[in-house]
Amino acid sequence: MNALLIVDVQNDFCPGGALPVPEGDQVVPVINELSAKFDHVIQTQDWHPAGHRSFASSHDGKEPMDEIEMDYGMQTLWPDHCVQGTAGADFHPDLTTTRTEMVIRKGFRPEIDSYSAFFENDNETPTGLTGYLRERDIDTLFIVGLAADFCVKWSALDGSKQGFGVYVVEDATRGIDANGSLAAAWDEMNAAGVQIISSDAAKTLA
Ligand code: VGL
Ligand code: ZN
Repeated sequence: MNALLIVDVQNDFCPGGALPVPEGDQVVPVINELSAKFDHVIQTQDWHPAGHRSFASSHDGKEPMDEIEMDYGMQTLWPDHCVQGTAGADFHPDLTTTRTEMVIRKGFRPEIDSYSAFFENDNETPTGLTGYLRERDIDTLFIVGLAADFCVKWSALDGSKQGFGVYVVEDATRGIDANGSLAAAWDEMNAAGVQIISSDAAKTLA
């Protein structure tokens, strides 16, 4: 059984937000058309407490996009974004969310970031999504949303590792593209067996 997984389509990742993905808002109409076709729709929501360790503002002398060593490995530092309860953390106002059956919130532990819908950035703390999907007999995910080179990529790679069939819908995602991260992300997803398809193709498979 298939599900559409809508990753982090939140105000802060759209133009005018705190961590804007170029053209991030342009995925919204494409995703709305797709979500009407899928029997099951799941969303993720980046959901950080104020003062989160992934924020550059939590580290003296650091700027957004700097990298630091955390207990679990290298971590890119970000502008403050998607703070719990703020308008920036809300879903884009034009995103259709009525058919969403489940929202996975991630990044709520103060000391650890979480890109993937499946695991936090330590690669071992689960969000619970694997169990939810298995229990509901969902074996194939169509992933859309923001950002292609961070949360979409890690969700796709982890989904594939967990044994799910994974498609990423190319025209329903956009990337941050920090230091070539977008081209690298497409290569990594391809190499992991993630299928990259168009939204027209995804509609026929839904
Ligand atoms: C994301 C950076 C920080 C994403 C979330 O949704 O791709 N990127 N937090
Ligand atoms: Zn975040």
